[in-house]
Amino acid sequence: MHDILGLPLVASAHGGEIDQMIIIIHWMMFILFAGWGSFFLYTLIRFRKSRSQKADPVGVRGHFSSYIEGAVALFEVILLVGFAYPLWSKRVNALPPEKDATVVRVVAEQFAWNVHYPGNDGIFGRTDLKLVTSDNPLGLDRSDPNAKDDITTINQLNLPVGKPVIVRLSSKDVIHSFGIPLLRVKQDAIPGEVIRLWFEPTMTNEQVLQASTKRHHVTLTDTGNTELQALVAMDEYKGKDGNPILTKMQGITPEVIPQLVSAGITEIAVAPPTPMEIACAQLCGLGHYRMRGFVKIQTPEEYKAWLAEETASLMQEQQQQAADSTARTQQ
Ligand SMILES: [Cu+2]
Repeated sequence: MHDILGLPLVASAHGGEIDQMIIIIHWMMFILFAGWGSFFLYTLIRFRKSRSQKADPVGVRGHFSSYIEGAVALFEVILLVGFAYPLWSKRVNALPPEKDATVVRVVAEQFAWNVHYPGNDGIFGRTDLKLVTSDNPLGLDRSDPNAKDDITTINQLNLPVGKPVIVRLSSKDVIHSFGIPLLRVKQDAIPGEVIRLWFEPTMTNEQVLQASTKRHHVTLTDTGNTELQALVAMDEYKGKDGNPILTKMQGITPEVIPQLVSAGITEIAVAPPTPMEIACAQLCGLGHYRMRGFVKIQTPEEYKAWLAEETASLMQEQQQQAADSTARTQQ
């Protein structure tokens, strides 16, 4: 069923439960569709013009249809109370304590995702809408001691694997929707509200890439294959002279295809270059289509290194700014 519905890979701890729910609902709807469909066909034949030319003012006398309706309602109640509510309450109420999670703020705007990390102190610095500029889309007040070490990114969300993540989600302008299909996460971002959502990534981007690798049979006609050209190679491919035609993670361009074919390479391993993305799931304006963020799930070590790198470049920037302003006052 998972494959029939075309559900993507699951890369979060709760994703399997969401999929199970989707599958149960599809089965339920399929049974209802088949039931009501056959009932409809039955009535078309049973009450056809040639058989009953006179309308019956009383209609159905038995209770059979009421029983069916009762059974359908009961089934829906079971689905709602037994499956949907518990799952939903786990998502919205059973948040882990913030000290055990990676906490990050995400502020949506037309048409970008602004990401705010609290930095080494673990405290988010003050933000103020009055301070919002194109260089400071979050309106972060760097004069606030808690804001000094805060890291901000645009459209890039790095997270460690195997630890719960809490996202404090809000929006600056209109309603957006924070959707990461592979993590089975989707939550509206509403202006004036901060909504907390949580999930636990179970796969790093590298593992997702490995899992989504497909083998593609290469022929010369592939020079016009736009689908293939949106992918990257997952292996290194060398020509007969030993020179590389494609390196790992390199994009597949029309030019490399004849080279592959002439080197006798008939099959290549391919995968999407950015396997995990934040897609805005609300039609939020004309630029909605380009509201695309990138998620990078890393090992805890890689994540730590990334944070350290970001912090170092931030400190360097601040020192530079301080030096510039002293130079200016001395002039
Ligand atoms: Cu949007």
